[in-house]
Amino acid sequence: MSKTKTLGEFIMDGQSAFPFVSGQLTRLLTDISVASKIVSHQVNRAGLAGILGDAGSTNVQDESQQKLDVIADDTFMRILSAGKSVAGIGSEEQEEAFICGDEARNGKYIVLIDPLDGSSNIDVNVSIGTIFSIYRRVTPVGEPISEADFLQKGTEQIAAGYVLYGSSTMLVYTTGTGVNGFTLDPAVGEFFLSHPQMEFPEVGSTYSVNGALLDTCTEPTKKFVQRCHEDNSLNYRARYIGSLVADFHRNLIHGGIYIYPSLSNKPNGKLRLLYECSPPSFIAEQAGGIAIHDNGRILDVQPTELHQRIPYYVGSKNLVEAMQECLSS
Ligand code: AHM
Ligand code: MG
Repeated sequence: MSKTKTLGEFIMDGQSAFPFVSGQLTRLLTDISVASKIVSHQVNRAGLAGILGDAGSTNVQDESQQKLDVIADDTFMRILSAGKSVAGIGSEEQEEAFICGDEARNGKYIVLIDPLDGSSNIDVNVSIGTIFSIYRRVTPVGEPISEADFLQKGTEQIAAGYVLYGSSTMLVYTTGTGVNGFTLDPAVGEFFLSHPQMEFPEVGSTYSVNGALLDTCTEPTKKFVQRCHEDNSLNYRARYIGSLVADFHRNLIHGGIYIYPSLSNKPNGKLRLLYECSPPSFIAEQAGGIAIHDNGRILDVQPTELHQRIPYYVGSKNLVEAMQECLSS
């Protein structure tokens, strides 16, 4: 009888192809999976545990934090900073990058994370997610890390992934050799490989954009959406959950494009390059999709600040290319 691979076995198999590596990445990916199981558990029982609602605080972007935002941030920070493979962590919830303790001087990796994305859906039992990105540090091991370690182009990512807390909890990640998805079996507390080698369908027909913003967004997005309305050839469908991870995941499986464009009052859009755009862009490209901003590839953007925002278009090739056409015409 064949047995489904666990995430732990899958990570170890990846490592055994490189017998001389230190094992720090294996440890780090394992830590992410452990933290995500804890967060998944908290999300599932939130209504019973009194941890729904506003935490009464705001984050660096002046957005109010939900109690679960704070719990997820604390959980990932605590577990990742204790793991000795991480030298520093940038979190969407924290103003400054976090430099891990003394032992982390030898940690090889930098993590950028949005611990719980989709804040507006937390209280209402709609899918939310964690998004993470792993870079190799650029300062030599043993020396204090610097800003340059955090501000790296998306092309430098060693691994990226997301955890979707939906009707089931899934962890999807890439280390640059394809995209694989694992489903958490809550009865045994283990992620099992359920979606091997995920690929965007060649032709997608779903577009995900906040329709209420269309009046204030720039002409190319208006034009793209107009085309979707008028073109009967593809049977276009609009689907917008308002949780990037959930919208991205659906589009990855069924084909589609996610759009958060430039707006007249927010020229850089809303989403943060390092936490919300670069990691799914790495996954998208590994799965045969495309990820762009207003004039180029997301992964080629050199970040200049930790919480930088950027207009974002990601998904199936046919749709992102159509969007690109609108952007350049
Ligand atoms: P958050 O980091 O505060 O949760 O914001 C990010 C979320 C994305 O998950 C989602 O796609 C988008 O914001 C929705 O924004 P809007 O309500 O403006 O459409
Ligand atoms: Mg977010």
